[in-house]
Amino acid sequence: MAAHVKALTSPYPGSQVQRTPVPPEKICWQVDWPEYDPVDYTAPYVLTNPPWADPPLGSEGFSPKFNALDGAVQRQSLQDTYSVEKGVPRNPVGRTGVKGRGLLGRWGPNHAADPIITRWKQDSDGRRVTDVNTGKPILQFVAIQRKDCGQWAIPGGMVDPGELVTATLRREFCEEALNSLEGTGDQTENEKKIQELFSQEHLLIYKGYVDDPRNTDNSWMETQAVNYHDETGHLLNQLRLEAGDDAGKVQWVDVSSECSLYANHASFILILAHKRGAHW
Ligand code: RP5
Ligand code: MG
Ligand code: MG
Repeated sequence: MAAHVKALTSPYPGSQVQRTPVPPEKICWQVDWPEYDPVDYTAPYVLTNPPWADPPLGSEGFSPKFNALDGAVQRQSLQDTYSVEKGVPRNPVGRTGVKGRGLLGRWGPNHAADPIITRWKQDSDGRRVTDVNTGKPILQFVAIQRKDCGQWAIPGGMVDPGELVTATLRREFCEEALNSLEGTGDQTENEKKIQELFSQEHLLIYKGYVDDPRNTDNSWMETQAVNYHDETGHLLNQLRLEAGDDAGKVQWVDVSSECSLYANHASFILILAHKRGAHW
């Protein structure tokens, strides 16, 4: 499980809120810290009851079933059972210096999916490019620049209630990297390629907790990062990328240890490089 690094950064995203400082040795809940009294923050927009968010705990008629599928809302963690203290779910990795939900909608796990779309880097003659030092072929993946923080990231997004993760993976890639929600021009060619790409065999890269800067003591991100790979480039070399929705820019990025990415996405790319035998 990823340790907290990004989930301890201040100010809390989209706000002036400073997290209560948590020294590394006190992240773990098992370390006794009776004086711990984190700042309480839930973003004003989350409190307006948008459809993707829970009501405040204790609201009339709201009795969430934690560690279970609660109607269409998946409140089970991808990892172990999480603890619920006096009706409030507790971050399984440890303290974050903020209680409440911050920018996240759900109490407990907030489920996302991260599509990692890859091809081998080729020169102008279509030959694979290898790294001069490692001699390994260079893999490229589609990265987006997030509008909220300007960081580069995998084009992931939240799993809607009742949605299959395979559907989220494809939908989020289309929305953020192909601008399917308001794309201009003829999408038919792109659609055929996407259909073929997402029907191929895929590789599960990571499943579990995300060290996301929006995490709090009571709400956190979890994801399934899945790789769809185009071995020859016949599908992806001609794909027209266009940023959309919560992505400001989109481009192919070479996989390497230099990748600096949102949350702990770089650790997913490292696993991917190992699994595919690519340069890192
Ligand atoms: C990260 O936030 C996940 O890994 C995923 O990439 C992303 C989902 O949130 P939004 O992009 O919808 O804000 O924790
Ligand atoms: Mg999205
Ligand atoms: Mg997104």
